[in-house]
Amino acid sequence: MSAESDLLASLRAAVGDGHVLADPALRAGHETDWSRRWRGEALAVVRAGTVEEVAAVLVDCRAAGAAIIPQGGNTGLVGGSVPRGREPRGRPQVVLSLTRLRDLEVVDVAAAEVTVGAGATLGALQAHARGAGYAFGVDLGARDSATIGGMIATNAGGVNVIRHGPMRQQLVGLEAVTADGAVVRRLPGLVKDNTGYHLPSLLAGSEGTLAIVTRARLRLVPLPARRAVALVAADGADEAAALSGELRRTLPSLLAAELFFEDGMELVLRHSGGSRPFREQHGAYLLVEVEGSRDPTDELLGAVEGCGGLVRDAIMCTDEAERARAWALRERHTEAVNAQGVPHKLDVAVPVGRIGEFVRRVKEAIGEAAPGARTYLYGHIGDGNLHVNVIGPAPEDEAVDDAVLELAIAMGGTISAEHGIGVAKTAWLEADRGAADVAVMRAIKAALDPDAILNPGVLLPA
Ligand code: FAD
Ligand code: 2HG
Ligand code: ZN
Repeated sequence: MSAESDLLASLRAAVGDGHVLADPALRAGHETDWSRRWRGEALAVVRAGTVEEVAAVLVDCRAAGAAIIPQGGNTGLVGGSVPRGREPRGRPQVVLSLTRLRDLEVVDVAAAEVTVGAGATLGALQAHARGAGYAFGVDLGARDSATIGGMIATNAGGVNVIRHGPMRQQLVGLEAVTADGAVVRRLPGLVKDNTGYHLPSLLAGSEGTLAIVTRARLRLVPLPARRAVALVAADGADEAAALSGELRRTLPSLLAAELFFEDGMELVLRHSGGSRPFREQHGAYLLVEVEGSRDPTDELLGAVEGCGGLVRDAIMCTDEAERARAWALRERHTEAVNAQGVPHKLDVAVPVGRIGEFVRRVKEAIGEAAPGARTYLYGHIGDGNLHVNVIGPAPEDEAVDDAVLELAIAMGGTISAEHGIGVAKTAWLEADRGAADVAVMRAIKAALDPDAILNPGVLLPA
Protein backbone atom coordinates (compact mmCIF):
# COMPACT_ATOMS: atom_id res chain seq x y z
CA MET A 1 0.00 0.00 0.00
CA SER A 2 1.17 3.55 -0.70
CA ALA A 3 1.52 6.16 2.04
CA GLU A 4 -1.61 7.86 0.72
CA SER A 5 -3.74 4.74 0.83
CA ASP A 6 -2.39 4.02 4.33
CA LEU A 7 -3.54 7.49 5.36
CA LEU A 8 -6.97 6.97 3.77
CA ALA A 9 -7.30 3.68 5.64
CA SER A 10 -6.47 5.29 8.99
CA LEU A 11 -8.85 8.20 8.29
CA ARG A 12 -11.63 5.70 7.50
CA ALA A 13 -10.89 3.92 10.75
CA ALA A 14 -11.08 7.26 12.59
CA VAL A 15 -14.38 8.63 11.23
CA GLY A 16 -16.08 5.75 9.42
CA ASP A 17 -15.92 4.78 5.73
CA GLY A 18 -18.91 6.90 4.71
CA HIS A 19 -17.28 10.08 5.99
CA VAL A 20 -14.07 9.91 3.96
CA LEU A 21 -14.88 11.24 0.50
CA ALA A 22 -12.14 10.29 -1.93
CA ASP A 23 -14.28 10.13 -5.09
CA PRO A 24 -13.56 13.24 -7.23
CA ALA A 25 -17.28 13.86 -7.81
CA LEU A 26 -17.94 13.93 -4.07
CA ARG A 27 -14.89 16.07 -3.37
CA ALA A 28 -15.60 18.64 -6.07
CA GLY A 29 -17.90 20.96 -4.08
CA HIS A 30 -15.25 21.13 -1.34
CA GLU A 31 -12.36 21.89 -3.70
CA THR A 32 -13.54 25.17 -5.25
CA ASP A 33 -14.34 28.29 -3.26
CA TRP A 34 -17.56 30.35 -3.42
CA SER A 35 -16.07 32.90 -5.83
CA ARG A 36 -14.59 30.17 -8.10
CA ARG A 37 -11.26 32.02 -8.04
CA TRP A 38 -9.48 29.43 -5.91
CA ARG A 39 -9.30 25.67 -6.25
CA GLY A 40 -7.04 22.73 -5.54
CA GLU A 41 -7.16 18.98 -5.26
CA ALA A 42 -7.64 17.08 -2.02
CA LEU A 43 -6.65 13.52 -1.29
CA ALA A 44 -9.98 13.28 0.51
CA VAL A 45 -12.64 15.24 2.33
CA VAL A 46 -13.00 13.96 5.88
CA ARG A 47 -16.23 14.69 7.72
CA ALA A 48 -15.45 14.38 11.44
CA GLY A 49 -18.44 13.96 13.75
CA THR A 50 -16.92 14.46 17.22
CA VAL A 51 -14.02 16.32 18.82
CA GLU A 52 -12.29 12.96 19.36
CA GLU A 53 -12.56 12.25 15.63
CA VAL A 54 -11.10 15.67 14.84
CA ALA A 55 -8.17 14.88 17.15
CA ALA A 56 -7.65 11.48 15.51
CA VAL A 57 -7.66 13.05 12.01
CA LEU A 58 -5.02 15.57 13.07
CA VAL A 59 -2.81 12.88 14.59
CA ASP A 60 -3.12 10.70 11.48
CA CYS A 61 -2.43 13.56 9.07
CA ARG A 62 0.54 14.79 11.07
CA ALA A 63 2.03 11.32 11.20
CA ALA A 64 1.54 10.91 7.45
CA GLY A 65 2.90 14.37 6.63
CA ALA A 66 -0.37 15.57 5.12
CA ALA A 67 -1.68 19.13 5.21
CA ILE A 68 -5.13 19.88 6.65
CA ILE A 69 -7.54 22.37 5.14
CA PRO A 70 -10.27 23.10 7.70
CA GLN A 71 -13.63 23.81 6.11
CA GLY A 72 -17.02 24.95 7.39
CA GLY A 73 -19.67 26.23 4.99
CA ASN A 74 -17.07 27.11 2.31
CA THR A 75 -18.48 30.63 1.99
CA GLY A 76 -15.11 32.27 2.72
CA LEU A 77 -14.03 34.80 0.12
CA VAL A 78 -10.22 34.70 0.35
CA GLY A 79 -9.48 31.14 -0.76
CA GLY A 80 -8.58 29.76 2.69
CA SER A 81 -11.25 27.06 2.85
CA VAL A 82 -10.20 24.99 -0.18
CA PRO A 83 -6.99 23.10 -1.01
CA ARG A 84 -4.09 25.08 -2.44
CA GLY A 85 -3.46 24.88 -6.18
CA ARG A 86 0.07 23.97 -5.10
CA GLU A 87 0.66 22.92 -1.48
CA PRO A 88 3.80 24.82 -0.32
CA ARG A 89 5.71 21.60 0.52
CA GLY A 90 4.07 19.39 -2.10
CA ARG A 91 2.22 17.37 0.54
CA PRO A 92 -1.18 15.69 0.07
CA GLN A 93 -4.04 17.86 1.30
CA VAL A 94 -6.96 16.63 3.40
CA VAL A 95 -10.06 18.81 3.68
CA LEU A 96 -11.39 18.50 7.24
CA SER A 97 -15.08 19.36 7.13
CA LEU A 98 -16.60 20.41 10.46
CA THR A 99 -20.24 20.63 9.36
CA ARG A 100 -21.29 17.52 11.29
CA LEU A 101 -20.44 19.24 14.59
CA ARG A 102 -23.68 21.14 14.57
CA ASP A 103 -25.31 20.58 17.95
CA LEU A 104 -26.98 23.50 19.71
CA GLU A 105 -27.04 23.23 23.48
CA VAL A 106 -29.87 24.65 25.57
CA VAL A 107 -29.63 28.44 25.85
CA ASP A 108 -28.37 29.57 29.26
CA VAL A 109 -31.05 32.19 29.78
CA ALA A 110 -29.60 33.54 33.02
CA ALA A 111 -26.16 34.12 31.49
CA ALA A 112 -27.43 35.10 28.01
CA GLU A 113 -25.03 32.58 26.48
CA VAL A 114 -25.16 29.40 24.45
CA THR A 115 -22.68 26.66 23.56
CA VAL A 116 -22.79 25.36 19.99
CA GLY A 117 -20.84 23.05 17.71
CA ALA A 118 -18.46 24.64 15.21
CA GLY A 119 -20.47 23.27 12.28
CA ALA A 120 -23.77 24.88 13.26
CA THR A 121 -24.79 27.46 10.69
CA LEU A 122 -25.34 31.06 11.68
CA GLY A 123 -28.97 30.71 10.59
CA ALA A 124 -29.50 27.72 12.89
CA LEU A 125 -27.92 29.59 15.81
CA GLN A 126 -30.08 32.66 15.14
CA ALA A 127 -33.28 30.57 15.10
CA HIS A 128 -32.18 28.72 18.25
CA ALA A 129 -31.42 31.97 20.12
CA ARG A 130 -34.73 33.49 18.97
CA GLY A 131 -36.58 30.51 20.42
CA ALA A 132 -35.19 31.46 23.83
CA GLY A 133 -35.99 35.17 23.45
CA TYR A 134 -32.47 36.23 22.46
CA ALA A 135 -30.60 37.24 19.31
CA PHE A 136 -27.03 36.66 18.18
CA GLY A 137 -24.94 39.80 17.68
CA VAL A 138 -23.45 38.93 14.28
CA ASP A 139 -25.42 38.72 11.06
CA LEU A 140 -24.32 38.34 7.44
CA GLY A 141 -25.76 37.41 4.06
CA ALA A 142 -24.32 33.87 3.96
CA ARG A 143 -26.18 33.01 7.19
CA ASP A 144 -27.71 29.77 5.87
CA SER A 145 -24.33 28.21 5.00
CA ALA A 146 -21.61 29.97 7.01
CA THR A 147 -20.72 28.04 10.17
CA ILE A 148 -19.85 29.31 13.62
CA GLY A 149 -16.38 27.69 13.38
CA GLY A 150 -15.68 29.38 10.05
CA MET A 151 -16.97 32.68 11.39
CA ILE A 152 -14.69 32.44 14.42
CA ALA A 153 -11.74 31.44 12.24
CA THR A 154 -12.29 34.49 10.02
CA ASN A 155 -13.45 36.79 12.85
CA ALA A 156 -16.46 37.54 10.62
CA GLY A 157 -17.99 40.99 10.79
CA GLY A 158 -21.19 41.57 8.87
CA VAL A 159 -23.96 44.10 9.12
CA ASN A 160 -24.28 44.67 12.87
CA VAL A 161 -20.66 45.36 13.84
CA ILE A 162 -21.40 48.98 14.73
CA ARG A 163 -23.78 47.69 17.39
CA HIS A 164 -22.34 44.40 18.65
CA GLY A 165 -18.81 44.04 17.24
CA PRO A 166 -17.38 41.14 15.19
CA MET A 167 -17.20 37.43 16.10
CA ARG A 168 -14.29 37.91 18.48
CA GLN A 169 -16.49 40.02 20.72
CA GLN A 170 -19.14 37.31 20.96
CA LEU A 171 -16.74 34.63 22.21
CA VAL A 172 -16.94 33.67 25.89
CA GLY A 173 -15.28 30.29 25.57
CA LEU A 174 -13.94 27.78 23.11
CA GLU A 175 -13.06 24.16 22.49
CA ALA A 176 -10.38 23.49 19.88
CA VAL A 177 -7.92 20.83 18.78
CA THR A 178 -4.27 21.73 18.24
CA ALA A 179 -2.02 20.22 15.57
CA ASP A 180 -0.76 17.48 17.90
CA GLY A 181 -4.32 16.33 18.64
CA ALA A 182 -4.58 17.96 22.09
CA VAL A 183 -7.98 19.34 23.05
CA VAL A 184 -8.08 22.77 24.69
CA ARG A 185 -11.44 23.41 26.28
CA ARG A 186 -12.75 26.28 28.39
CA LEU A 187 -16.51 26.57 28.14
CA PRO A 188 -17.93 27.66 31.51
CA GLY A 189 -18.95 30.97 29.99
CA LEU A 190 -17.40 33.27 32.54
CA VAL A 191 -17.36 36.80 31.21
CA LYS A 192 -14.82 37.66 33.90
CA ASP A 193 -11.97 35.17 33.61
CA ASN A 194 -8.52 36.66 33.95
CA THR A 195 -6.31 33.60 33.89
CA GLY A 196 -3.71 34.38 31.30
CA TYR A 197 -3.59 34.24 27.53
CA HIS A 198 -7.10 34.40 26.06
CA LEU A 199 -7.13 31.58 23.53
CA PRO A 200 -10.56 32.42 22.06
CA SER A 201 -9.26 35.87 21.11
CA LEU A 202 -6.13 34.36 19.56
CA LEU A 203 -8.04 31.78 17.54
CA ALA A 204 -10.57 34.36 16.30
CA GLY A 205 -9.16 35.46 12.98
CA SER A 206 -6.49 32.72 12.88
CA GLU A 207 -8.09 31.27 9.73
CA GLY A 208 -7.51 27.63 10.61
CA THR A 209 -3.74 28.07 10.93
CA LEU A 210 -3.39 27.48 14.70
CA ALA A 211 -6.07 24.97 15.72
CA ILE A 212 -9.40 23.48 14.68
CA VAL A 213 -12.37 25.09 16.43
CA THR A 214 -14.86 22.41 17.47
CA ARG A 215 -17.23 24.18 19.88
CA ALA A 216 -17.88 27.71 21.12
CA ARG A 217 -19.55 29.45 24.01
CA LEU A 218 -21.19 32.61 22.65
CA ARG A 219 -22.77 35.63 24.19
CA LEU A 220 -26.33 36.49 23.16
CA VAL A 221 -27.98 39.90 22.95
CA PRO A 222 -31.56 41.02 23.58
CA LEU A 223 -33.97 40.14 20.80
CA PRO A 224 -35.10 43.44 19.27
CA ALA A 225 -38.88 43.62 19.67
CA ARG A 226 -39.21 46.01 16.74
CA ARG A 227 -37.00 47.16 13.89
CA ALA A 228 -37.24 49.96 11.37
CA VAL A 229 -35.37 50.42 8.12
CA ALA A 230 -34.85 53.52 6.01
CA LEU A 231 -33.32 53.80 2.55
CA VAL A 232 -31.69 57.18 2.19
CA ALA A 233 -30.38 58.71 -1.05
CA ALA A 234 -27.38 61.05 -0.90
CA ASP A 235 -25.23 62.94 -3.37
CA GLY A 236 -22.21 60.70 -2.96
CA ALA A 237 -20.04 58.64 -0.62
CA ASP A 238 -18.83 61.71 1.33
CA GLU A 239 -22.41 62.70 2.11
CA ALA A 240 -23.36 59.08 2.92
CA ALA A 241 -20.43 58.88 5.37
CA ALA A 242 -21.45 62.16 6.99
CA LEU A 243 -25.04 60.90 7.23
CA SER A 244 -23.95 57.63 8.77
CA GLY A 245 -21.86 59.51 11.32
CA GLU A 246 -24.72 61.82 12.23
CA LEU A 247 -27.14 58.89 12.59
CA ARG A 248 -24.67 57.04 14.81
CA ARG A 249 -24.60 60.09 17.06
CA THR A 250 -28.37 60.59 17.21
CA LEU A 251 -29.64 56.99 17.17
CA PRO A 252 -28.38 54.97 20.14
CA SER A 253 -30.21 51.92 18.75
CA LEU A 254 -28.53 52.00 15.32
CA LEU A 255 -27.96 48.39 14.19
CA ALA A 256 -26.67 48.81 10.64
CA ALA A 257 -25.50 51.52 8.21
CA GLU A 258 -24.87 50.02 4.77
CA LEU A 259 -23.71 51.67 1.57
CA PHE A 260 -24.28 50.92 -2.10
CA PHE A 261 -24.33 52.76 -5.41
CA GLU A 262 -26.51 53.07 -8.49
CA ASP A 263 -24.56 50.62 -10.70
CA GLY A 264 -24.60 47.89 -8.04
CA MET A 265 -28.30 48.40 -7.38
CA GLU A 266 -29.07 48.13 -11.10
CA LEU A 267 -27.08 44.91 -11.27
CA VAL A 268 -29.01 43.47 -8.32
CA LEU A 269 -32.35 44.43 -9.88
CA ARG A 270 -31.36 42.86 -13.20
CA HIS A 271 -30.16 39.73 -11.41
CA SER A 272 -33.01 39.20 -8.95
CA GLY A 273 -35.88 41.31 -10.31
CA GLY A 274 -37.68 44.07 -8.45
CA SER A 275 -38.10 47.75 -9.06
CA ARG A 276 -36.08 50.86 -8.28
CA PRO A 277 -36.92 52.31 -4.86
CA PHE A 278 -36.30 55.91 -6.02
CA ARG A 279 -37.48 57.45 -9.28
CA GLU A 280 -34.33 59.55 -9.74
CA GLN A 281 -30.75 58.33 -9.72
CA HIS A 282 -28.54 59.43 -6.82
CA GLY A 283 -24.83 59.40 -6.05
CA ALA A 284 -25.06 56.94 -3.14
CA TYR A 285 -27.58 54.97 -1.10
CA LEU A 286 -27.54 54.30 2.61
CA LEU A 287 -29.58 51.55 4.27
CA VAL A 288 -30.12 52.26 7.94
CA GLU A 289 -31.65 49.90 10.48
CA VAL A 290 -32.59 50.65 14.09
CA GLU A 291 -34.07 48.47 16.80
CA GLY A 292 -36.26 49.21 19.78
CA SER A 293 -38.56 47.72 22.37
CA ARG A 294 -41.28 49.86 20.77
CA ASP A 295 -41.68 50.74 17.08
CA PRO A 296 -38.62 52.93 16.35
CA THR A 297 -39.96 54.24 13.01
CA ASP A 298 -40.68 57.75 14.26
CA GLU A 299 -37.30 57.96 15.97
CA LEU A 300 -35.58 56.94 12.74
CA LEU A 301 -37.66 59.33 10.66
CA GLY A 302 -36.86 62.20 13.03
CA ALA A 303 -33.13 61.42 12.90
CA VAL A 304 -33.12 61.26 9.09
CA GLU A 305 -35.05 64.55 8.88
CA GLY A 306 -32.52 66.03 11.28
CA CYS A 307 -29.78 65.38 8.70
CA GLY A 308 -31.38 68.01 6.48
CA GLY A 309 -29.26 68.93 3.46
CA LEU A 310 -27.41 65.61 3.40
CA VAL A 311 -30.60 63.76 2.46
CA ARG A 312 -31.71 63.87 -1.18
CA ASP A 313 -34.60 61.43 -0.73
CA ALA A 314 -35.67 58.85 1.82
CA ILE A 315 -38.04 55.91 2.08
CA MET A 316 -39.22 54.48 5.38
CA CYS A 317 -39.81 50.74 5.16
CA THR A 318 -42.74 50.19 7.45
CA ASP A 319 -43.57 46.50 7.09
CA GLU A 320 -41.56 43.29 6.96
CA ALA A 321 -41.91 42.89 3.18
CA GLU A 322 -40.57 46.42 2.54
CA ARG A 323 -37.71 45.87 4.96
CA ALA A 324 -36.81 42.61 3.22
CA ARG A 325 -36.88 44.33 -0.20
CA ALA A 326 -34.58 47.07 1.04
CA TRP A 327 -32.14 44.56 2.56
CA ALA A 328 -32.16 42.46 -0.63
CA LEU A 329 -30.91 45.50 -2.57
CA ARG A 330 -27.80 45.49 -0.40
CA GLU A 331 -27.30 41.81 0.45
CA ARG A 332 -27.76 40.49 -3.09
CA HIS A 333 -24.77 42.42 -4.43
CA THR A 334 -22.45 39.46 -3.77
CA GLU A 335 -24.43 36.91 -5.81
CA ALA A 336 -25.26 39.46 -8.55
CA VAL A 337 -21.56 40.26 -8.99
CA ASN A 338 -20.63 36.54 -8.95
CA ALA A 339 -23.08 35.94 -11.79
CA GLN A 340 -21.04 38.37 -13.97
CA GLY A 341 -17.84 36.32 -13.86
CA VAL A 342 -15.08 35.37 -11.43
CA PRO A 343 -14.66 38.49 -9.29
CA HIS A 344 -11.57 39.97 -7.70
CA LYS A 345 -12.87 40.63 -4.19
CA LEU A 346 -11.06 43.10 -1.96
CA ASP A 347 -12.41 43.74 1.50
CA VAL A 348 -10.71 46.87 2.78
CA ALA A 349 -11.40 49.42 5.49
CA VAL A 350 -10.30 53.03 5.56
CA PRO A 351 -10.97 55.72 8.17
CA VAL A 352 -14.70 56.49 7.78
CA GLY A 353 -14.01 60.15 7.07
CA ARG A 354 -11.93 59.17 4.01
CA ILE A 355 -14.45 56.81 2.37
CA GLY A 356 -15.43 59.37 -0.28
CA GLU A 357 -11.80 60.01 -1.18
CA PHE A 358 -11.14 56.26 -1.32
CA VAL A 359 -14.11 55.71 -3.65
CA ARG A 360 -12.73 58.27 -6.08
CA ARG A 361 -9.13 57.11 -5.90
CA VAL A 362 -9.86 53.38 -6.06
CA LYS A 363 -11.78 53.80 -9.30
CA GLU A 364 -8.82 55.68 -10.79
CA ALA A 365 -6.36 53.04 -9.54
CA ILE A 366 -8.43 50.19 -10.99
CA GLY A 367 -8.84 52.08 -14.26
CA GLU A 368 -5.05 52.26 -14.56
CA ALA A 369 -4.36 48.67 -13.47
CA ALA A 370 -7.13 47.08 -15.53
CA PRO A 371 -8.60 49.36 -18.18
CA GLY A 372 -12.12 48.26 -19.09
CA ALA A 373 -12.72 46.35 -15.85
CA ARG A 374 -16.10 46.79 -14.14
CA THR A 375 -15.98 47.83 -10.50
CA TYR A 376 -18.75 47.47 -7.92
CA LEU A 377 -18.43 49.08 -4.50
CA TYR A 378 -20.60 48.42 -1.47
CA GLY A 379 -20.12 47.80 2.20
CA HIS A 380 -20.57 48.55 5.83
CA ILE A 381 -20.03 52.30 5.83
CA GLY A 382 -20.61 52.60 9.57
CA ASP A 383 -17.25 50.93 10.19
CA GLY A 384 -15.38 52.18 7.13
CA ASN A 385 -15.48 48.75 5.45
CA LEU A 386 -15.83 48.88 1.68
CA HIS A 387 -16.10 45.79 -0.55
CA VAL A 388 -14.32 46.38 -3.83
CA ASN A 389 -15.42 43.89 -6.50
CA VAL A 390 -13.77 43.91 -9.90
CA ILE A 391 -14.93 41.90 -12.92
CA GLY A 392 -12.78 41.57 -16.01
CA PRO A 393 -9.15 40.69 -15.18
CA ALA A 394 -8.27 36.99 -15.30
CA PRO A 395 -8.40 35.26 -11.89
CA GLU A 396 -4.61 34.88 -11.72
CA ASP A 397 -3.90 38.51 -12.74
CA GLU A 398 -3.13 40.31 -9.46
CA ALA A 399 -2.55 43.82 -10.79
CA VAL A 400 -5.93 45.08 -9.67
CA ASP A 401 -5.66 43.43 -6.24
CA ASP A 402 -2.26 45.07 -5.74
CA ALA A 403 -3.55 48.49 -6.76
CA VAL A 404 -6.51 48.38 -4.35
CA LEU A 405 -4.55 47.02 -1.39
CA GLU A 406 -1.71 49.50 -1.87
CA LEU A 407 -4.19 52.36 -1.86
CA ALA A 408 -5.97 51.10 1.27
CA ILE A 409 -2.68 50.97 3.18
CA ALA A 410 -1.56 54.36 1.82
CA MET A 411 -4.79 55.88 3.12
CA GLY A 412 -4.34 54.57 6.66
CA GLY A 413 -6.64 51.59 6.16
CA THR A 414 -6.34 47.82 6.20
CA ILE A 415 -6.22 45.14 3.50
CA SER A 416 -8.85 43.09 5.31
CA ALA A 417 -11.74 44.42 7.33
CA GLU A 418 -13.62 41.16 7.81
CA HIS A 419 -12.95 38.40 5.25
CA GLY A 420 -9.38 37.71 6.35
CA ILE A 421 -6.12 37.23 4.47
CA GLY A 422 -6.59 33.68 3.20
CA VAL A 423 -4.35 32.87 0.26
CA ALA A 424 -5.50 36.01 -1.52
CA LYS A 425 -3.51 38.64 0.38
CA THR A 426 -0.53 36.96 2.07
CA ALA A 427 1.90 38.99 -0.04
CA TRP A 428 0.47 42.17 1.49
CA LEU A 429 0.34 41.12 5.14
CA GLU A 430 3.70 42.61 6.09
CA ALA A 431 2.98 45.90 4.34
CA ASP A 432 -0.18 46.18 6.43
CA ARG A 433 0.94 44.79 9.81
CA GLY A 434 4.69 45.49 9.75
CA ALA A 435 7.63 43.10 10.11
CA ALA A 436 7.56 42.95 13.91
CA ASP A 437 3.89 41.90 14.06
CA VAL A 438 4.39 39.27 11.39
CA ALA A 439 7.43 37.89 13.24
CA VAL A 440 5.29 37.46 16.39
CA MET A 441 2.60 35.74 14.33
CA ARG A 442 5.21 33.39 12.86
CA ALA A 443 6.50 32.56 16.36
CA ILE A 444 2.98 31.72 17.54
CA LYS A 445 2.41 29.59 14.44
CA ALA A 446 5.70 27.73 14.95
CA ALA A 447 4.85 27.04 18.61
CA LEU A 448 1.38 25.68 17.95
CA ASP A 449 1.90 24.00 14.59
CA PRO A 450 5.63 23.19 14.23
CA ASP A 451 5.12 21.02 11.14
CA ALA A 452 2.91 23.63 9.47
CA ILE A 453 0.15 21.12 8.72
CA LEU A 454 -2.74 23.49 9.50
CA ASN A 455 -3.88 25.47 6.46
CA PRO A 456 -0.39 26.03 4.99
CA GLY A 457 -0.11 29.02 2.69
CA VAL A 458 -2.99 30.81 4.43
CA LEU A 459 -2.50 34.06 6.37
CA LEU A 460 1.32 33.87 6.61
CA PRO A 461 3.26 33.71 3.36
CA ALA A 462 4.61 30.16 2.95
P1 FAD B 1 -15.24 28.54 5.41
O1 FAD B 1 -15.41 29.33 4.18
O2 FAD B 1 -15.47 27.09 5.29
O3 FAD B 1 -13.77 28.78 5.99
C1 FAD B 1 -13.28 30.08 6.18
C2 FAD B 1 -11.89 30.00 6.85
O4 FAD B 1 -12.02 29.47 8.16
C3 FAD B 1 -10.93 29.07 6.14
O5 FAD B 1 -9.63 29.55 6.28
C4 FAD B 1 -11.08 27.76 6.87
O6 FAD B 1 -9.93 26.95 6.77
C5 FAD B 1 -11.32 28.23 8.30
N1 FAD B 1 -12.18 27.36 9.09
C6 FAD B 1 -13.46 27.00 8.81
N2 FAD B 1 -13.98 26.30 9.82
C7 FAD B 1 -13.01 26.19 10.76
C8 FAD B 1 -12.93 25.58 12.04
N3 FAD B 1 -13.97 24.93 12.60
N4 FAD B 1 -11.77 25.67 12.74
C9 FAD B 1 -10.70 26.33 12.21
N5 FAD B 1 -10.73 26.93 11.00
C10 FAD B 1 -11.87 26.86 10.30
N6 FAD B 1 -18.07 37.72 5.80
C11 FAD B 1 -18.14 38.74 6.68
O7 FAD B 1 -17.26 38.87 7.53
N7 FAD B 1 -19.16 39.65 6.64
C12 FAD B 1 -20.16 39.55 5.73
O8 FAD B 1 -21.05 40.40 5.69
C13 FAD B 1 -20.14 38.46 4.81
N8 FAD B 1 -21.13 38.29 3.93
C14 FAD B 1 -21.05 37.28 3.02
C15 FAD B 1 -22.07 37.12 2.09
C16 FAD B 1 -22.02 36.10 1.14
C17 FAD B 1 -23.13 35.96 0.15
C18 FAD B 1 -20.90 35.22 1.13
C19 FAD B 1 -20.81 34.11 0.13
C20 FAD B 1 -19.89 35.36 2.06
C21 FAD B 1 -19.95 36.38 3.01
N9 FAD B 1 -18.96 36.54 3.97
C22 FAD B 1 -19.03 37.56 4.88
C23 FAD B 1 -17.80 35.65 4.00
C24 FAD B 1 -18.02 34.32 4.77
O9 FAD B 1 -19.38 34.03 4.91
C25 FAD B 1 -17.37 34.41 6.13
O10 FAD B 1 -15.98 34.52 5.97
C26 FAD B 1 -17.66 33.22 7.05
O11 FAD B 1 -17.12 33.50 8.31
C27 FAD B 1 -17.10 31.91 6.55
O12 FAD B 1 -17.72 30.85 7.24
P2 FAD B 1 -17.67 29.37 6.65
O13 FAD B 1 -18.25 28.43 7.63
O14 FAD B 1 -18.27 29.33 5.31
O15 FAD B 1 -16.10 29.14 6.58
C1 2HG C 1 -21.09 41.65 2.24
O1 2HG C 1 -20.92 42.56 3.04
C2 2HG C 1 -20.13 40.49 2.28
O2 2HG C 1 -22.05 41.60 1.49
C3 2HG C 1 -19.63 40.07 0.91
O3 2HG C 1 -19.07 40.74 3.14
C4 2HG C 1 -18.81 41.15 0.27
O4 2HG C 1 -19.33 40.48 -1.95
C5 2HG C 1 -18.49 40.96 -1.18
O5 2HG C 1 -17.39 41.36 -1.60
ZN1 ZN D 1 -19.26 42.54 4.26
